[in-house]
Amino acid sequence: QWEYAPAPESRDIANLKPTYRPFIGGEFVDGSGEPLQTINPATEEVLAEVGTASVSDVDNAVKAARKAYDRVWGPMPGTERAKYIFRIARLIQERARELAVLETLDNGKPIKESRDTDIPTAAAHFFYHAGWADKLEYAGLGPQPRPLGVAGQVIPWNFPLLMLAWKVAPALATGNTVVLKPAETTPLTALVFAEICQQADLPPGVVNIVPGAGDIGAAVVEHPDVDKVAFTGSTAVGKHIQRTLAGTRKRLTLELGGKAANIVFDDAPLDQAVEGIVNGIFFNQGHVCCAGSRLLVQESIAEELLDKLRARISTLRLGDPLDKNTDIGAINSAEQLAKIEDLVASGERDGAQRWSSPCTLPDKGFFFAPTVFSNVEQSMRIAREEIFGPVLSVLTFRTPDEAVAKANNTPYGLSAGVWTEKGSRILWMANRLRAGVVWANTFNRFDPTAPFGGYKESGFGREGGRTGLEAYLHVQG
Ligand code: TXE
Repeated sequence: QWEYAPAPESRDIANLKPTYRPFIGGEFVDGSGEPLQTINPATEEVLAEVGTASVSDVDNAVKAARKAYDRVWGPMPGTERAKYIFRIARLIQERARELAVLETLDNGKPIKESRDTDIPTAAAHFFYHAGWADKLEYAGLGPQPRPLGVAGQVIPWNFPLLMLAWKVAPALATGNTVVLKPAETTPLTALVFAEICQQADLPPGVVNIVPGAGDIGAAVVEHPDVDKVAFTGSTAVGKHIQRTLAGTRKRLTLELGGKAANIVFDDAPLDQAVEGIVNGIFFNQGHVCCAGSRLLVQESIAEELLDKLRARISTLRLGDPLDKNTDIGAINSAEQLAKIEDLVASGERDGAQRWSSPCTLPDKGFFFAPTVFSNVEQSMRIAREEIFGPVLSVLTFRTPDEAVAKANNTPYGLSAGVWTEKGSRILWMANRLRAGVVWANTFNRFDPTAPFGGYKESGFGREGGRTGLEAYLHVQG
């Protein structure tokens, strides 16, 4: 990894770009939507002005994607498609520093996270899927799986480039073309990605990026010539999209919210568990759909674990996201901060015991101190609703059965963590937890080879791994 020391010009990166505009048919165009301003959440200053797409621009983007699919990308042999996808992966690596700084400025996440996780994992997704492009007969969908056509993709703001990679890489590898709408608060790295598509000589129209708000997401999803919709975001919007698409021919995958349990048994390696709990809920300020936001701890060790946890959390450094020593960066938007504050207030009203790290919050920017609630009851909102912030709710259990019952007592089912020295218990738990991924003695591990997705209201469909290809392919016998 390269070492990053903030240079004064880093903060100007965002303003140097003439290309913060919709990318349609291989060109940056003047969208006819109202321009939007993206804010640096750590300073509340305007970072960049971005041209947005209108509904008619979305129509042009879908037309460009259809033309590219019919004439170039669909018929292209997988070996050729692979070359473009490998090229994209390498260009992400070459521009990693610029992308990491921009992601941190636009999102508020610590530079060490964008540097070590977001950007390298995004590149890894393109490398992995490039390898699939000419091997689709091994995808388990028959001898000649066929692409679906035009994929309409809508992504959130918590991992802007990485969520793009999760969606675009499998779509391209399988021979589909793309119209993608980035989140309104974090559109910048998606537009640098558009530049990368140009640099890689990707045929025009294979990837189209349409910045805008939810109405533009809806225009992408509802466009009659879109064959497949992939959405990551809130459960409310996901349900709305599912209702809207009912009765259409479109294939749909949804990756929605979560309220994951991180379950610690009395035989767990406690210091290691503390690191996993901290990573589970404070990584990316807790803006993670699979965040370990409920800690379920066996009663006999609860006090000891909580003492260790509070001591460790007190050492976390909160502040300037561009400082490579920062552990906790800024909350992405004023709206998200207000949502966190509202849920935390409800926890206090409901009688849970609040402890917050004694760190000093910067004068400007959207920040929230890492917070732990103990004495939490399952009925409280802080135990049921996704807070999507640096807030941990602690519950206790006595037996493995009780741990399973409490962990599964949620409308969600994206992930879970189990901490124990007993291998047999890990398997026993994994068989009973209704979660798309179960981590054992670790948390928040992401790898392009592993399928990721939810049970219940966390959505359906998988991204990553061989299984992830299924979302973009037809079986043809
Ligand atoms: O999500 P939205 P928001 C959760 C999290 C957070 C809450 C609200 O709890 O606090 O959702 O976040 C686009 N048709 N998650 O408001 O609105 C929108 O423009 C099509 C969890 O940011 O769902 C953006 O690009 N698209 C989650 C994307 O949907 C629409 C990640 C997500 O925005 C649309 C994000 C519509 N009708 C939030 N309305 C996770 N699981 O990772 C909005 N959008």
